[in-house]
Amino acid sequence: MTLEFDASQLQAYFVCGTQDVGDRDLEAVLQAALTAGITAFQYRDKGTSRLTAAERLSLGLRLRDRCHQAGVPFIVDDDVTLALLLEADGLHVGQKDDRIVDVLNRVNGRLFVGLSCSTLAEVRAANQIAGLAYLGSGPIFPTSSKADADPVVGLAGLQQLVAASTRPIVAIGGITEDQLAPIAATGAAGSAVISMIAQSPDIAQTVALMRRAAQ
Ligand code: TZP
Ligand code: MG
Repeated sequence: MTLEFDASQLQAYFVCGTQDVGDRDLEAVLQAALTAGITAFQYRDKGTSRLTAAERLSLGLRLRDRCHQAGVPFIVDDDVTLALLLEADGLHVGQKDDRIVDVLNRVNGRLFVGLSCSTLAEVRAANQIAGLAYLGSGPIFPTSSKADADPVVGLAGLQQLVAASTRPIVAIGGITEDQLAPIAATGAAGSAVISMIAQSPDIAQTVALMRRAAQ
């Protein structure tokens, strides 16, 4: 199954890997988030994760199947080979990952592709690239979930990126519940979060707030 990209999938976008859930079980956290109504899931296995390639593949298959049972797109971070093996719906890449044009050539239309852009120059360059589905911009606020995060963009910066982009933008980085409305006011299509969902005491309420703010 391959879900086509739609900008409404950016409304409540959950990013997570085993490194982000502490003592919780990633599959259980994802299932709670799916039941609560997340609109996209990105599998991002990074940093302190100690999974082997084989473990990443078998866990990825289970995560993908849960997303597909819920009709939610399954997106893989960075790893083109893993995304193709898992028959993911989407792939998300950063500026430092394999060059975006090479990525698009390898993917060859089998998955939709999102690109991280945190500066006006990156957004303008992305506007010139055919075949990108969406942009991810951030960190909007300071975050401890990404070791090599770019400088903070802020709400005013996000608004400039949204205005310059020909593609829908999902905001990411340090987003808390009280910032969902100001992010929506910039024209961003939605918010992508790790800790707000992975560490939420009430995932159903957190996801409902995300969806409501983005609609
Ligand atoms: N890219 C930019 S900031 C970030 C990523 C993956 C981390 C977002 O995590 P959190 O916990 O929502 O700040
Ligand atoms: Mg990356």
